[in-house]
Amino acid sequence: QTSLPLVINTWPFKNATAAAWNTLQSGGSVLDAVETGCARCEMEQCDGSVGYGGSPDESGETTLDAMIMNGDTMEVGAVADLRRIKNAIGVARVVMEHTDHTLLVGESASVFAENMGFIAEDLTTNKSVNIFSQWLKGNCQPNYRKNVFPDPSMSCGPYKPRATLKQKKRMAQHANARSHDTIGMVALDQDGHVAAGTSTNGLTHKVPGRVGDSPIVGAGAYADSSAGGAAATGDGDVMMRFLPSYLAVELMRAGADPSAACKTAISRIKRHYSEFFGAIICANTTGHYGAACNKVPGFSQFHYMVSNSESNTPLLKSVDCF
Ligand code: SD4
Repeated sequence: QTSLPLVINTWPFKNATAAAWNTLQSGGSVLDAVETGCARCEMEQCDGSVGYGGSPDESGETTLDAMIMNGDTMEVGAVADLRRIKNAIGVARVVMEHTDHTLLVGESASVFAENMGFIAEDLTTNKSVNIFSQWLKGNCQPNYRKNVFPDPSMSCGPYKPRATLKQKKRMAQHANARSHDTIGMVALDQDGHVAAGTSTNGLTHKVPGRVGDSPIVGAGAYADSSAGGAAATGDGDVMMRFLPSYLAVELMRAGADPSAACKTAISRIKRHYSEFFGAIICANTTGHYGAACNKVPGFSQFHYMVSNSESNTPLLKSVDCF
């Protein structure tokens, strides 16, 4: 028995789910649904970790990562380290539909977007300026650099390759802090077409140029209309080393039920990084879905949203981390 159509996304980003669901209901494709849903979060700045004005990097700038995947054709469009453009998932879709490329990055991705008609805007807000200036006041303690410390005679950087024990401890704490919530979404229609996508502003105080898992195919998301779709959220630097979305989809193809597939994808990472922060959602071609997350201090339950024919409004779901 099938339970289609279906929209599922990470975190309780209910308006994004509703936007995607309404798109499907009004005849839009699964790609339209994923794009509209993720774009909704970009405009609403979901949790401060999607869209403009969040997660300033070490130079104070907000940069965006996004991807979209068509599970029928296996086409992908993605952008990483995108600057000045708010609608990252929109640019990702244009990369997919108007180029033969998969991933555009940095300044060149922004110039591409501008050329394709996207408006260039400052992605900084009062909030992101505040986050950045607090960090400057705190002596620019590195969040994501290892075995370095800022030159004490400078207000910020250059970073020197050495770390005191105290700094190492502080870095470990930062790495565990949950300061990021990407939207990852999978949509399936009545006929079994699958699409998946992500959008995020990454990590606060990341090293400029850092790209997370979200725009990486098979890491942040994956879709294959002959097996299903998946999307991940969490510590992308670690998670992208394991292609968890690809793994979950392949396990479902081999017959695993979605919850088991998600759990195995998380377990694979846990073997090497027991303390990583992360979660994954997935759905198979019959519209059955599941989720899993890694239990760490302060993160014992993961919330996500589902819309399907069972309800007119998005349903808040949760899974206990293990
Ligand atoms: C990243 N995976 O850039 C994203 C952040 C995230 O929940 O998903 N946070 O690493």
